[in-house]
Amino acid sequence: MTIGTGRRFPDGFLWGSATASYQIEGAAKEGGRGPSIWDTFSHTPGKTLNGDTGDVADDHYHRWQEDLGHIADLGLGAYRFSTAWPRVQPGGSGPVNREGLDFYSRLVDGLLDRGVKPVLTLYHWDLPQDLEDAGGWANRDTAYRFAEYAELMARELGDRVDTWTTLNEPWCSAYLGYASGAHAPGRADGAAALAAVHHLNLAHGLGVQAIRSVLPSARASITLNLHVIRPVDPSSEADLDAVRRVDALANRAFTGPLLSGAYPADLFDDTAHVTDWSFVRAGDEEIAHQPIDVLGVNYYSTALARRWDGARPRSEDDGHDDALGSPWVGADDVEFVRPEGPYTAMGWNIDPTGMTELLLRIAREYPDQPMMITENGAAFADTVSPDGAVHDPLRIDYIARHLEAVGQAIDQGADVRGYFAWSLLDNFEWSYGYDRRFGLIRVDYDTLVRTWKDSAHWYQGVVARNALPEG
Ligand code: GBH
Repeated sequence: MTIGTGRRFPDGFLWGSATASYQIEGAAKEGGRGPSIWDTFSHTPGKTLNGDTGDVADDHYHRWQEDLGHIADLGLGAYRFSTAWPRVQPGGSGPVNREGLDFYSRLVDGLLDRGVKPVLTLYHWDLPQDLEDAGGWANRDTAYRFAEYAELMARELGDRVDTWTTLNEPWCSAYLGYASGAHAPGRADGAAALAAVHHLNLAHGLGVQAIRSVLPSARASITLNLHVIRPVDPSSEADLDAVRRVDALANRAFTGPLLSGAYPADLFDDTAHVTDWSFVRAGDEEIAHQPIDVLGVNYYSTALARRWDGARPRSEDDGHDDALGSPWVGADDVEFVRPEGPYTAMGWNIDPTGMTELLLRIAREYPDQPMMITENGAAFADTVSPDGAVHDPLRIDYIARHLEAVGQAIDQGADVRGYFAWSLLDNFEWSYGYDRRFGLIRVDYDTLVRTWKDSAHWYQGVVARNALPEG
């Protein structure tokens, strides 16, 4: 079933795998770490599947040396991880927790000792709870606190870090955190979510400025989960307009300020009934618009949208949960429809053509912007064989097809510098807890023992050959 096109990747193509602090570290109350919004959220009954929390997770905080061994054995050229802001500044501002900084300093050194490039993300959703209590990302001040945190990390880890990524998927932080409430802090307030979008964009710009004030030659980046949204009926004006509107919310609300220096006018018009955007002050868009060395692209699946006529019931796959609210602020008349399968265990459709389409769109709109796939991968219902192996041909097939799709985009001119498989390890999959497994390496949550799945062995071969297998 695995496609083996034998495709080779460009010389110097960076092969890696990715994780995030709250999803793997555990040790939530150790080493001087302060509470984050995900501690609060996951400990609130009903917010995560089975009430799972990141208290222990993969216990990476204690097992990091073993995990470095797996990274080295896989032959990875780079490892993408995130630092937990509340480990470094327990209250989100002010005093620094030396123990937290030392943990990341040892991790970075351990990677360099093994010849692995550290690709560091400063914020992968674990906001210090004190900052949320002061308004979180809906509060402009959080962007300035983020810049201080970015600067102190740059001072500490300096030029040992290969790439400094400010934020992971601000779409999720803003819309899942503040509009649908599916993620921490679990608020449901469309105006707050749009303010969060802006303050995240501002935080990125201020963060890049702060990093470069310390390290003028730092390689800076941001990772976005840009959406590939297609119309249910491409000949319907109404459906095309629905796609335009959700494209503004999901994509251009970020690429506009970050890569072009301005929000798109239609975003303001479409959401005028929700907010007047007065939180965007003169000069903010220029701050957000810092040149970045590489754009991180996370890709998993595609979406299908149409205009909802208000009469027929919404499609079951709309994701519009009245208990939760919708992440699509101000677009209540847009309806999402389940795309054709096959699907992963997340219920997301598998469509590698979306990967090629997305990369070519970015290449067309921002021709000089190098890119890197900072996440791609899949959850499936893995089982352990009697011999202890984990045969996961569906994951191998998923990654192979998406790598082939990346290669096709490169052939057509997209400047893609690397690929990071999500994820190195099974881990805390946010509101789905430990129920959904994305790892190349299985984690037994009773013993915390790590076991390479077939996909890990397969990926090791791809990395070694810089090519997909033949046949
Ligand atoms: C990433 O987010 C995260 O960075 C990572 O931490 C996580 O573990 C991994 O992916 C796997 O989930 O109806 O538009 O809401 C994934 C972002 C956002 C992708 C929501 C799928 C669902 C369609 N996801 N999206 S939508």
